[in-house]
Amino acid sequence: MSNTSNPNATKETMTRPTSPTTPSTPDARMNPTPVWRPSASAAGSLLLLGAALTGCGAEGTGSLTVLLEAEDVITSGIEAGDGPENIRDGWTVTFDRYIAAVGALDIHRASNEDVDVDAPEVFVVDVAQVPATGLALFQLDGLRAGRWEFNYTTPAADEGATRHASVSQADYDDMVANGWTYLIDGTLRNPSGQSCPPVALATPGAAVPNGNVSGTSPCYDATEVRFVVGAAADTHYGPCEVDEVPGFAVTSGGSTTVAMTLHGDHIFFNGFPESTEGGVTRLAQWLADCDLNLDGTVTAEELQAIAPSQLAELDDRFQDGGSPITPLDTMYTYFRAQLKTQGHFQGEGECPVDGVGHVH
Ligand SMILES: [Ca+2]
Repeated sequence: MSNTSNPNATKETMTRPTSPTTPSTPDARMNPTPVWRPSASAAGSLLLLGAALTGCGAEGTGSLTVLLEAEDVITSGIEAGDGPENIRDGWTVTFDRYIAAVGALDIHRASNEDVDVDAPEVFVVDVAQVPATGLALFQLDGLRAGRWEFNYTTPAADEGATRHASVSQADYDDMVANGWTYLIDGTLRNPSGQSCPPVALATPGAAVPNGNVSGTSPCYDATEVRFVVGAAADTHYGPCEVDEVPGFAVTSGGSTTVAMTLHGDHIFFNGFPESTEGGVTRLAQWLADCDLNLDGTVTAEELQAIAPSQLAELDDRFQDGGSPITPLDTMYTYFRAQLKTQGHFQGEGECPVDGVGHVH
């Protein structure tokens, strides 16, 4: 969890948030425009954090809007192909649900860590439904002009989290009951696809092998493999920066917007890149091979049953160095570890993961 509360801090806000910590209208629309509407109807997913300006000094203040932004691979999927952004081993992926718990901001003055503003609210949002312009989740008014550092969290969902309208009550309840950070429902498609579950673990039933093998494991035709996986990946991101410029600047009387950007393709990375993602290759056959009972859907239970060493696909193309979770004992742990690297800032801006900085 993030260290969002510091009892010794000097609160920048002269009053605590003026709107309820749990917005009364959980069915807010995705449209970010309400951020600029001061009426009560602008509540919903947008949290207005007002600060009393009186007594804050003569430096001037401005406001900050914090968006949740989806990398387009979450909303549009990833095509198979040979390009640097493609999945290279023939699979295309689309996401029907990409539910995440996100929020718990921790921002503080770059020049004085003790001047901070906590916005502890957490939202459970289907990131696959976030519009291209982003979804406004927080507005903080009355921030002193100057540079601020920015941190946020993808926590384990709990009952204090606010359900966004994009998430069904049933999915929200599952997230909270299991303490998940993500619930991902995606589908791999490949017209010549196959699934080759480790032979020692596979329970193929009546399925007939197609004659190919992966290592010593028989393969079975599979043109479509769904994966539905809930996972805890409680992670603190920050302080975030873009091109080594930290956080954001507030100008007197100005309005600043920043975005928490969740990337969607890291589960297909062949490693854990610590800086640029340029050298990464995206591969999905390993996930297709995790459908142990060949019923067409990979589950968390199946991922939990498989050790990485049992998947012939996880060969020397994959590098485990830099994983935020060690040891990588099962493919479920591997999945969770990749999810923990997905939080970014302003698109491709970097945020240290649980306090571990990126190497530039
Ligand atoms: Ca299965």
